[in-house]
Amino acid sequence: MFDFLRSRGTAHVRPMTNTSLFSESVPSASSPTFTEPWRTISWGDKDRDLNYVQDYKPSKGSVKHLRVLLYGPVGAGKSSFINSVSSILRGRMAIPAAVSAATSEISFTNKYETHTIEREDGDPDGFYPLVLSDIMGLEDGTNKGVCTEDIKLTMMGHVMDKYLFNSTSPLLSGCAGYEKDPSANDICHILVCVISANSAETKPSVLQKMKTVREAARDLGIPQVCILTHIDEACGITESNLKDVYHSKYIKRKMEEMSSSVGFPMNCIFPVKNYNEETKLNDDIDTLILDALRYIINFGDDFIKKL
Ligand SMILES: Nc1nc2c(ncn2[C@@H]2O[C@H](COP(=O)(O)OP(=O)(O)OP(=O)(O)O)[C@@H](O)[C@H]2O)c(=O)[nH]1
Ligand SMILES: [Mg+2]
Repeated sequence: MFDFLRSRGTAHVRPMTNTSLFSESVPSASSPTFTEPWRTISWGDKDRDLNYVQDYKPSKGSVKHLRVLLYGPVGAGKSSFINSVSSILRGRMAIPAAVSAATSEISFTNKYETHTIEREDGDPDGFYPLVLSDIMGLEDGTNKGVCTEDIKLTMMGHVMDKYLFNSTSPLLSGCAGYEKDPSANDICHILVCVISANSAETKPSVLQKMKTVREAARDLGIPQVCILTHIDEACGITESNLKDVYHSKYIKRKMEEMSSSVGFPMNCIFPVKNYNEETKLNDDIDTLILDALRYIINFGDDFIKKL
């Protein structure tokens, strides 16, 4: 009943959509889909979610913006997620973060960059009180990719914007790029781990780095969620219709794998598809990203309240 095919571009398997199967009212145990979605999401209500995000203000007046820090394996879609959120909030395509078209084992993003999002509604504040911080990706092996120590320093607000990461040596106190006295606006309010649903099994050294980062965030009390990207490439069912994401057994299994390998509870994992080839906004892509963003904002704001 399964028709496993190699997915586009990468050597991983995914279940193909079988529309006749899918329309059966009671799928058999080996069907690739659930009859009912296992998580509910309101499709077609994008404006409500968009307004929620657009109207957000940090609950503590002394904090100017909620800072979201993204980290994860190289090529997972961290920079693309920033571009996707920017595009959705601005109502048009925006590409503030540089993204490479080719996948590589070496991170395309090499510096710490904080992205603000301009308001298009003429609000005198000019920018949304939400900033997204991008960093270099985690690479396999020692002295490769971003150092976990630098991610910890970034969480604590010690890394200045535009700092160029050095894979062989973490930033030291007193060096150029080190912020001695970070404010509540510089620290990370929510840590978002970005992982691709379409990549090979995460390498043990990368998993170990992710564990180190998660433990550091735990010790600092920073809330954490996980974004599962590339769900369009990973699964034929979601590729043909994103609305079926919570019908797809494959995507659920991928989320469960992430949950057990990286340690995120299932209710902190959000599958999304980033904008990559589209030139126009799409309501289904927006709905999944806005759903994740609502949780990111709520959890991040809970942390702000405690500052
Ligand atoms: N189909 C698809 N492509 C995606 C998705 N997210 C990102 N991409 C593509 O994947 C590639 C890598 O995306 P990036 O956003 O650069 O990933 P990154 O995590 O920032 O990578 P580094 O900066 O190298 O660590 C790019 O070619 C994107 O266009 C997605 O959800 N679906
Ligand atoms: Mg990047």
